[in-house]
Amino acid sequence: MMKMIFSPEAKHAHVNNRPLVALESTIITHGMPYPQNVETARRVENMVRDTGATPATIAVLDGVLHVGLTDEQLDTLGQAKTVAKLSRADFAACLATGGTGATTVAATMIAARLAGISVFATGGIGGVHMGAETTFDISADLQELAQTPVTVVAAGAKAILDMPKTYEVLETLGVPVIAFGQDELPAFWSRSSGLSAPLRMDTAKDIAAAMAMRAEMKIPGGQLIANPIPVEDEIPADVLAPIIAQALAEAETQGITAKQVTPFLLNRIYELTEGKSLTSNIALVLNNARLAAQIACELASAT
Ligand code: PSU
Ligand code: MN
Repeated sequence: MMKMIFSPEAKHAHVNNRPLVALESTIITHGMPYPQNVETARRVENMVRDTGATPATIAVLDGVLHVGLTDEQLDTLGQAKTVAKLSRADFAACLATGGTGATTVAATMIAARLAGISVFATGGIGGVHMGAETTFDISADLQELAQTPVTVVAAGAKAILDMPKTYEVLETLGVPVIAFGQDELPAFWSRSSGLSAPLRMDTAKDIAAAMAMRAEMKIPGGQLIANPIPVEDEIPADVLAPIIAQALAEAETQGITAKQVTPFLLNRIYELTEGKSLTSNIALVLNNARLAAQIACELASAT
């Protein structure tokens, strides 16, 4: 039997049909260093609360699926060194064998669906990696968006990815990619990617309505909301380009593959930007949490 435990506040919101926002935990365990990871997770949760919704950070602890973490659980997870990074492929195995793991975008979407949560905020989704034409490294996040009915608010695909290929795959899979408030797709640490967005929306209300319409039409899958980082926090794409190129080259020489690729690149970019990438990363996650909470509130008031 699957064991799923709601935190007291998530339970309260769930029972009373109040808006909930799911949050992932891989960004805590594999995406940011301690203690900034735990501090950020708490600030993100507070942003959701301040916007009128309830946060539910998702993780697997000793074989139990947690929907919402206590302060203590969050701190333990943030300091843990050997937590698994769970995606669709290994999520059930971890639960079945009593393991502990942090959920990626794909696994958090699955958990959100199980918990009846339809909006989820993160930093950036996984996607098609550079060189995927030979490595076949394409994140399971993309397939998940095609199958699981959760609206994911991100700052676009991470700029370490092959962005044009990532958006081509999303189009093939029939995933709506909606830029928030601009015509161009954002590129995680930067507001512009040079790619025009397939769809644009300017209000949380429209995003909620599009989601409800998909459900009514019985179209499976979610939506990707590409929310640009605030102007004051961005790192211009041309400043980052050589740094990303260096990190990618190092990953290749050091033979980094599979699940290690994303954490390795994020950490090298953090070092090479002397922490600036982390400051931007934190700002964009907070910005995404606010929009996700607004969408969750719109969905709740429409039903
Ligand atoms: N966003 C961030 N930092 C991260 C991630 C997202 O700002 O660390 C994580 C997410 O959990 C995402 C994962 O699902 O990276 C993608 O990993 P992969 O490319 O191995 O699928
Ligand atoms: Mn991968």
